[in-house]
Amino acid sequence: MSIDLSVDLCGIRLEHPVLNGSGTFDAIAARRTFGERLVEAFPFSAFVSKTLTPEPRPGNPPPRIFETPAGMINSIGLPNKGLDGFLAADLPQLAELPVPLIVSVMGTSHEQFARLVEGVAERDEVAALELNVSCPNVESGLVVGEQPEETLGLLRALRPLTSKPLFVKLTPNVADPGGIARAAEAGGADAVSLVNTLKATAVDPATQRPRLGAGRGGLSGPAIRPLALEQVQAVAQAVSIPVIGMGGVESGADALAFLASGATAIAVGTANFRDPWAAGRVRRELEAALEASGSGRPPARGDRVPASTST
Ligand code: RRO
Repeated sequence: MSIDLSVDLCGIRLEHPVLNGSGTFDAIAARRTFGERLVEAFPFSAFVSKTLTPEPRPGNPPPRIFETPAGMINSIGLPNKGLDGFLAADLPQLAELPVPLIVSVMGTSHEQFARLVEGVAERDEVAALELNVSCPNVESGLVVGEQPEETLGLLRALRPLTSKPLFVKLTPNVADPGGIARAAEAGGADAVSLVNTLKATAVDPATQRPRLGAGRGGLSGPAIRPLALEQVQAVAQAVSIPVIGMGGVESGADALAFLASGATAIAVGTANFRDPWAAGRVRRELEAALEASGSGRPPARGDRVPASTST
């Protein structure tokens, strides 16, 4: 049986549903390491850039990563070249990748986000933008993605600035992710992606000091997969726009669980750190699993596992 893995994500045709999580795969460094092999066997059907801020940032002091049982805590702290540096140095290289490009952006005010959206969206190389809302709004002091009113206000400010698809990357650090997703949809978002990392920390017993330079960070990897799956189910029930599911995807079976939970596409994140080709294996395993099930296609949104209505 031939398996058709292609998906339509907000009008962007993807060969298969496996993306990367923002900030988990440095495609420019990988091209230097693997050369043309990376382009010929690119593991993702669309590439999501690491998050871009208006001005350059050095990132957090080391250590920036600490491995935990079945997971990893990161506090990378958004190192990036800033908007002008990204457009001049990174965008031309990312545009050479053989898949659509999604650029992740983060600001601390509507004005900063607007500058990023306008600067990035006007470039033909960019297929869509992802708004990383896991950051405080300096005007209100509230984390944008933790409050529906903040999320709605941001989308209302940004939606008129571009006709390109706007994805909203949701934080799992809320009681009701469905409520935030509904606010994003009401403000005109084209898709939501989830989950970002869970707030976490680790302490070194020898020094009794934090293991991370910044003191705390975000947990990812298989440790958070069941939580991510539950939130994807809840969000897929709450909104009609596409959901991009992620959180500890390491195998085709994991990918299928997210698709069966209402995700249109999935992303591989932490697994890329151990094996930069992991997403290719996930896609092949997904294909084999669908072939074995006799279904021939990934599950459609209507076939999804219903989210529980009680706790
Ligand atoms: O750069 C980071 O430390 C970071 C970001 Br912007 C994010 O959205 N999620 C994360 O786990 N780390």
